[in-house]
Amino acid sequence: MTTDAKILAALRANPDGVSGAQLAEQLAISRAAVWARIDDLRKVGYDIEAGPHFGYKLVASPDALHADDLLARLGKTKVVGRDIQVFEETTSTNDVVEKLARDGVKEGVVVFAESQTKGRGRLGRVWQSPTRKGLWFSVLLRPNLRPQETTQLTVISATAMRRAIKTVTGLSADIKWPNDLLIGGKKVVGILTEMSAEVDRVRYIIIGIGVDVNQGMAEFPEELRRLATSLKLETGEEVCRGELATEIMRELDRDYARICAGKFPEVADEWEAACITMGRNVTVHTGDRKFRGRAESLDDDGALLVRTEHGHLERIIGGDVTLEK
Ligand code: BT5
Repeated sequence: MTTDAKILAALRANPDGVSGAQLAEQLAISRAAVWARIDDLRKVGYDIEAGPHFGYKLVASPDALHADDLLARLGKTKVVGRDIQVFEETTSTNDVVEKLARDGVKEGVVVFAESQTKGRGRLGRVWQSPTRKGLWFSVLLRPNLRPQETTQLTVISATAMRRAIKTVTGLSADIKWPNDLLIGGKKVVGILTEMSAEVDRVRYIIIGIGVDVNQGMAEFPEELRRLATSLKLETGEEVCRGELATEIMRELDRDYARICAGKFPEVADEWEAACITMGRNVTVHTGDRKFRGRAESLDDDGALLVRTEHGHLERIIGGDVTLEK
């Protein structure tokens, strides 16, 4: 953890204040150095009060994401969030993480951007990423999985996101296979899993996640207003993005540990219980194929099993699945 992260962690752990002397001792730096760090944190928007009786007290945090603050809030995790980077603007956070992956960076790094100029969905679709209104981020993982097992990662992302949203906002989101979270039938989270693999071994996986957090209706383009929603629109209140981001990383770390320990079936049960696709009549588009059927279950690798109109069981690992009314 950086010095700033340690200071923010100490301030959060002591809401009534912590003295400069205590901070200096904990961090093994001088009181003047503590003061200089506090001054810099104030410059990036942290409202930190100072007084002779209580020392330093954190009164308010800025809405902007701050890597040190996210590290401080998160504390220790096994893998996800070991390193956190925040960019003001990028093309796509998946591209940034891909560069890191090719440079051999260890798994667990999470890259956030306050806005993306080329945010993307699957199949080259555009992902709207307005500045500071949502969480636009990507996670690098190097799981010991075969390429055909990687749908597991989309599945754990959905379960982790769902729990994090529940904890922070109280809202219950539904999962739509394979990569959407919906509230009241409207999309609030999209997940884009990309990988680099050899024939029988995954080199790395990038999980890109977009969460609509604080948009008002006017901040969605016209064509999305019927299809998408934000957590703020659903709760009627601004949601603290830093808190949500932290909870998401914690839950992702937990579910990643579960699949690394061979417990995917456990996560799959949780996923199936929250999935509105199961048991429904669906239309499946994969490549240039289109067919109708009934979504029956997930298989051991996280693929969707669809019973077609003709009675065959089809195993779906990509494409689009539309729910029929
Ligand atoms: C997805 O694709 O849902 C995956 C979205 C992943 C976005 C994250 S953000 C961080 C990381 N960096 C990236 O560049 N991407 C990832 P798909 O299932 O193809 O859905 C795309 C469709 O969702 C679009 O065609 C729109 O209809 C709709 N859409 C676009 N922006 C949206 C938004 N902000 N909220 C809800 N729906 C949106």
